[in-house]
Amino acid sequence: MDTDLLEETANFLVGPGRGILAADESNGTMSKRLEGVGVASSPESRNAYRANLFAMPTMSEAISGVILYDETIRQQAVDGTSIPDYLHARNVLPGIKVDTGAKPLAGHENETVTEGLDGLRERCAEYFSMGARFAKWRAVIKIGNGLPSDACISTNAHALARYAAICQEQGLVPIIEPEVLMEGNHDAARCYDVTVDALSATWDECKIQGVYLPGVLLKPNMVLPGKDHSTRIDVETCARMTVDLLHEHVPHEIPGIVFLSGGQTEVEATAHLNMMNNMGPHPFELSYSYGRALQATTLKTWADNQNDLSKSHSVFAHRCKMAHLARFGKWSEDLEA
Ligand code: 5MM
Repeated sequence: MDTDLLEETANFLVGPGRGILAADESNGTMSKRLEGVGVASSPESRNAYRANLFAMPTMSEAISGVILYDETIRQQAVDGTSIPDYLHARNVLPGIKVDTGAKPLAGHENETVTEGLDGLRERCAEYFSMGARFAKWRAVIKIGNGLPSDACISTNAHALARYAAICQEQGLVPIIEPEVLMEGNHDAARCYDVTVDALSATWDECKIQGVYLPGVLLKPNMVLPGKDHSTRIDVETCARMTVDLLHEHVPHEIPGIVFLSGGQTEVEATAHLNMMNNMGPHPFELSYSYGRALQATTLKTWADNQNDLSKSHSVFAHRCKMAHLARFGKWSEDLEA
């Protein structure tokens, strides 16, 4: 294992003012997103949208890495070069989603285990040779009546740790993403407890598998009530609960936390990150690996203005700038106007 390379990559990804763009929607998810804005989904339309996104002139001020899907890492950028080469040339590291999706967990209705360990070593080696320097694997944990089960927590933690060990052996920094979903009517305290359970099980498994923690990034949910819960919590409470949880339940050797947005609006995800960065110092960088919270408005704008790409670039530039400011705790709501 090349621990120097892993540390260098992980630290690069959470460098000052920068974070990760999650653009690794599988074809099913991307098709839903494109059809939602009136665009037919095809390899060509997915490529057109993403190549345009990666060509935004100031992207690298806020984006250190982009998570790609298998289809995208094999496609071309706006100048005809390969997407991984294009990103490297812009000082942005290509990453790759290596799980093959959340599949029904045997004997546990409504729960899933994320799969993709078969052939993972060979796929990682191929992705590294194509230029990828980090990877992502997302486990999905649902809160509900009697959920999550111990089986869901432990099978997903085991898979995350085995994935992480294989990635590191192949020179890729693993992003470990145990996502506790916002779906449901639970309160924030329940989200906190389940997130602690998921993280604790994951670190236990990482220890058994010999995962090198300074060469790992964690992609967690923030602590929030379920979408259907009767009361919301304010920005400060979410930030305080999330920061307390991370300080207590994440090994301090990890260089960075790169949050998912999980269905929060673009402004909510930015406000929460900004508040957390104002609550420092922290033992690790607090950054982003947002999908929807960086792309939602940009996708709509691109779909409506395909003859004038400067429009979607300017919307994406704004979101990137807001996320960049939130890394320093320097964002404020009036900047959104
Ligand atoms: C970008 O979406 C990612 C891939 O999702 P599917 O495998 O379901 O197509 C997803 O894993 C994403 O990286 C995380 O959920 C974070 O994205 P958000 O939108 O929650 O920040």
